[in-house]
Amino acid sequence: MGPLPTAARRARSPILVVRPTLPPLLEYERHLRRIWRSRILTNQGPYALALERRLSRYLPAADVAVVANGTLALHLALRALGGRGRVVVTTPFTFAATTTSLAWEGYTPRFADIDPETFNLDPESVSDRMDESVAGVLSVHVFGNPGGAKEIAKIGREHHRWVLFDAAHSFGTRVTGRSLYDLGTASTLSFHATKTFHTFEGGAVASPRRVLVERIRTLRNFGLEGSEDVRSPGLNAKMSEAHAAMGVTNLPHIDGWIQRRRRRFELYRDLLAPCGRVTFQRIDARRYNYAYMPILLPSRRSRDRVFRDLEGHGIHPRRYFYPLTSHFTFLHRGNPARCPVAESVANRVLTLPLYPDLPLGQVRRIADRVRKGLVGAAA
Ligand code: T4K
Repeated sequence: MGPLPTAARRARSPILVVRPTLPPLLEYERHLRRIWRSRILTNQGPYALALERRLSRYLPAADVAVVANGTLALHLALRALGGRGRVVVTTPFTFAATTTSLAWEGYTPRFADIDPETFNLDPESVSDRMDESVAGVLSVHVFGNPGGAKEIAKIGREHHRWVLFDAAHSFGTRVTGRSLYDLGTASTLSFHATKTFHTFEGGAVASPRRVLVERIRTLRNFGLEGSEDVRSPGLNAKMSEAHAAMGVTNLPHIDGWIQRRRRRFELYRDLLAPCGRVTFQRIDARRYNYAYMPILLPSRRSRDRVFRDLEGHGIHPRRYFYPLTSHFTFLHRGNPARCPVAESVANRVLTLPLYPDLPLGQVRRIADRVRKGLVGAAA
């Protein structure tokens, strides 16, 4: 039998929650040839420096230091901000890295509840958890949504505490009035293969405080100051030239890719909203990046039923973010922090496949299956 025609192959291959978006290979090869010629492969080479400059302009941010991945960005920022041994108020509705980086860096996470509509930290719940033991607040723009970020930054200012935003999902998102990366003390980004903008693996720390970004540059390079002395120990979190060149190649494509995400996101909403049993995250942004397609179903049972039904049809959504990180065994010791809104959202959330080249026909097929899976599902 000869190879399957493209359409038939597509119908048979599984549909994953995310597929990395790739630029034309020739564009990347052009940069690789330069790297081959120069033999500068890493250690703050010309591509890493160019990417930092271009990201500063694009995001925009006063200063940006690129690093090897989004998790190391969190570690370095937490290390540079200071307060090891103290408490950090944070969200349980996030990916593991947000919470594990706190524990690894010697902080105690204190979980606040989330807003039922934005899915981000609820400012009131954060305020309730501030006291003398708190070093700072680690908040997440979940699924790229910056809802509530200005209020959280204000709480940090009022209490004279640092605010770190985990902006792993929000590349390309803008807020009204100022840069998203001016809010709070610093923000960390992830450029993982599955993200809106990627460098295969990668990340960054952005901040309005240039001194802090300089500190990150030292810490990502073993802590070396000049070439001989280390005043406080760092690690190796540098971004290689091949990774940075991927970022330089991808950046000019990003706005077009976001437009294609938007088309698919809006189609899902148009198809699912009328059924009355699906609700959506409330997005508070001047420009949103359509990073993910989270939906809320009426109950955990109906969510799990739809999840299994989709899987049975070769469609692989994810339950981002279930369970809550506050339920991780290493933290709760049988008595997890109570965050009722976050628990309700985590129990009902399902993240549907979304990426720029997901065929629109597949969006219709997935939405159709979600509706069918809900028929007869108990509330
Ligand atoms: N903070 C937050 C809020 C985060 O969400 C993340 C990461 C971080 C911090 C840390 O940033 P990094 O250190 O990762 O830069 C994925 C990603 O690996 C992770 O980056 C992301 N968040 C998280 C939300 O999703 P998994 O465990 O779900 O990945 P995985 O391997 O199951 O991949 C997801 C789907 O993508 C699969 O269906 C397969 C597909 N895929 C994946 C890769 C890696 C591909 O088609 N090609 C690929 O190369 O965590």
